[in-house]
Amino acid sequence: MASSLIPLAEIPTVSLLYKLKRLVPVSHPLARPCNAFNDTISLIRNDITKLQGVDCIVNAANKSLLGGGGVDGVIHRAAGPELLDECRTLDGCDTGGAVITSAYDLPCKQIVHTVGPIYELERRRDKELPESLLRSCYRRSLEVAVENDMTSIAFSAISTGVYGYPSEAAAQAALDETRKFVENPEYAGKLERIIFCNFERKDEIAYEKLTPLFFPLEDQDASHTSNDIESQPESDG
Ligand code: AR6
Repeated sequence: MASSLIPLAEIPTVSLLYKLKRLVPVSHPLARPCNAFNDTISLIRNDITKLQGVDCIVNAANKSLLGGGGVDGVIHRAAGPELLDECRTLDGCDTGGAVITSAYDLPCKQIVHTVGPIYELERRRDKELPESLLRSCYRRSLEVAVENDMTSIAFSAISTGVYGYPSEAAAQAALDETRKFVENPEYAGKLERIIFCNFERKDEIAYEKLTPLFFPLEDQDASHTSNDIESQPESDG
């Protein structure tokens, strides 16, 4: 059964997810609150090939760029055979790198292909390597999107499938790197929407837990205070 397309306008931002209480504020966030960032970052759990009106989606590819299983297979099937033809001209991509192609039959403009680390393989080389390579995937994908005039981007959860990266550690690296990117004056406002599109519940749980650390609710104390004041009986005191 073919599921229907999800328009960009229906993909909830972090700001909306706080209002809906799908995200719960934390008392000790790791970054300062910023409404503009919370209107930029989005979370959704769905098939990334069904997102409509998003300029580019990010594929969890392998170094050959010649397709594979998981989200890579889904994206190649949905884009059609011309995608493989274009990928053949690219001569592969290093782990931690990102390249861009056309999107062909997909309802987006372009596809960013990034190659995540194979978690155990890179960890055997150096304990820090999986994280630095995964951070590079997110950073390079965001940079490549901006270099190609994209204004919105949706990420699949790079490396968290076949490549075995633990979901929470992956979400932490993705969110922290994205926070650094949106804070960088060089890229300020260039990407209007950055969407984390999870497919499995385990990854969605990780993002719901960690997003409030990196993209906290603005004025959460003030909003509690005003609610508290509103609920006070007038005769008090
Ligand atoms: N939409 C969004 N996310 C999806 C979808 C979908 N339709 N299908 C799966 N995912 P994986 P990796 C999620 O294994 O770990 C390929 O063979 C999935 O739940 O696709 O980076 C490549 O060619 C998981 O969270 O990629 C490489 O050889 C995430 O996509 C290798 O797998 C990534 O899982 C890359 O492994």
